[in-house]
Amino acid sequence: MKDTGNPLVVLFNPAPRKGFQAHRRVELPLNLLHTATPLVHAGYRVKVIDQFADPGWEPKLREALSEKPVCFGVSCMTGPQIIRALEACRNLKKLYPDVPTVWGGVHPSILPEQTLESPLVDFVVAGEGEETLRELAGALANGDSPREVAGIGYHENGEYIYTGNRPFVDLDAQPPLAYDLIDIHLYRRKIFGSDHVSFNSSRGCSFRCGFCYDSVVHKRVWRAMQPETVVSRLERVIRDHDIRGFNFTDDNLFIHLSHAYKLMEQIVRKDLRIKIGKLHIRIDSILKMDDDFFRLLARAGVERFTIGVESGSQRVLDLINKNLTVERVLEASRKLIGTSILPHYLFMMGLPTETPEELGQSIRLSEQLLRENPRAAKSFNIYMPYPGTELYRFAIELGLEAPQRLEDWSPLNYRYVPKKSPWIVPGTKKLLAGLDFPLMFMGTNFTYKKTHPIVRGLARLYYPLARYRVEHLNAHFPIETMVVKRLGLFGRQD
Ligand code: B12
Repeated sequence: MKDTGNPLVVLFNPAPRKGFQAHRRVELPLNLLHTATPLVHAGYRVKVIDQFADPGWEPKLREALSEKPVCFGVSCMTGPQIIRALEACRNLKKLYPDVPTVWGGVHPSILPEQTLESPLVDFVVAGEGEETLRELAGALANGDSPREVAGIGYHENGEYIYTGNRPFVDLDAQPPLAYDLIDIHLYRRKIFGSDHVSFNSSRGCSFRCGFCYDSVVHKRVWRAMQPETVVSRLERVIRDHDIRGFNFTDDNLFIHLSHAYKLMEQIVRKDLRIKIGKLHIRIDSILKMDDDFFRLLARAGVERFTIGVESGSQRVLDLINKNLTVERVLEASRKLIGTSILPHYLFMMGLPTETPEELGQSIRLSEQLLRENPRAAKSFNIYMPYPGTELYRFAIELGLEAPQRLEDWSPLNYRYVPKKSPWIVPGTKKLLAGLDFPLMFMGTNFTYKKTHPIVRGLARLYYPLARYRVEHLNAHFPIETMVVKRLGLFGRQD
């Protein structure tokens, strides 16, 4: 029986990948959970449909839309998600032409006006969605003007209206997440022997890395839940779902080391016995920690740090404003060797003006890090100029044609080099095409380790060629990359 009492809001998470890849390596849709929870508390019925994680999303969406919602909310990053977000809105409009679509998330927050130029987008929520969507849904349900709702963009009589910025939400004042809106089992991932789900305890970062969305979306303002609140939220997940593993999605939990220290102390004091399978940290924060801090992190359950190194070339590090030296990377890495924490070093390749030699320096640095600490892992992703960032503006100077329509942003994908990419030096581009795939096989984290035995066998056979290519920066006739791309196993996935 349908409960038609309270107004309905349907929220949709579009998949960034398609086909069988869509449902791999999924993460909790914290974007929608954080946005949906205040709506639930305000008395709305909310349905969250996750195309990314849920193979059964289609019938669930049909069922959710068997009744007319107040609005249809969509979350979106820059990239292939846009195509599927538009597709979902097109289908919604066929069913209910007058139900407004509301776009939120990083991409519409950065480009609200351009996003609204699509006829399939009625409202854009810029920035945090918690209070904005609740107020907007209220205005829509009551037939009030949305003018008073701060933080939204829309068209009125053909004119673009932006209602002005809204202060950041008080994270401690938010109700605990309404996990019952999703099937949490879809998101459990076993790492370090425990089921893990994503968790977010702070937002923003005060650094100025030229590639990062932070300064435009979070205005370099760091906000965090108090340690007590974090602990009580974690306790709930443990109690209600028997999950004791958490991957933190915080941009930078370590802006104030004292905050991170207190949080870890609380976790230990409350005897949560959790594992933290992923926690992002900068090199400089590692260098500021003493042995006591590392011991505390280990006791609190921290298993792995993800660490943005980005490049092995000092010129490139300076260019991207990383505020880091190669020597300090090595110093921090050596410091971690004596601890139980696994480092996962993240690199970018194809950064604007990066030469083949400089990419070679990154590869050499990654190999040195892995040689010195065999428990470490590394990943290389292809740099993409994301809108609103300093490096995006530089890429424009180098000849990037700014995408003019919402859908033109969809080819931006960190495993795919667009044909027209004037920010990438031609020699480097050739290396990217030939080395992106073999690089995945270097180090302990190589992606196919946990896959089917046949895939593992093929990977083992391929390994010597991958090694040769990486060692000699050899990207000649990358037949293997062409094959895996043709088979849709790697590369462009829109
Ligand atoms: C987890 C994560 C993912 C997950 C997906 C999570 C999911 N379920 O959808 C995975 C691993 C799949 C992923 C993939 C990618 N990601 Co990612 N990801 C993140 C990460 C680390 C955390 C997201 C999160 O949980 N945030 C916490 C929540 C609470 O914040 P939020 O998502 O911003 O949501 C708030 C608002 O945006 C808004 N909101 C969001 N959605 C909606 C919807 C509505 C209707 C409304 C009203 C409001 C609203 O309200 C929310 C609450 O305040 C962020 C960085 C970060 N710390 O945010 C990067 C980030 C979002 N990713 C990014 C990128 C670039 C990608 C990739 C495109 C490429 C890459 N290199 O990883 C790929 C996708 C492409 C592909 N082919 O796979 C960029 C986005 C930049 C941009 N311009 O869009 C970010 C910001 C990282 C960065 N520093 O550059 N990602």
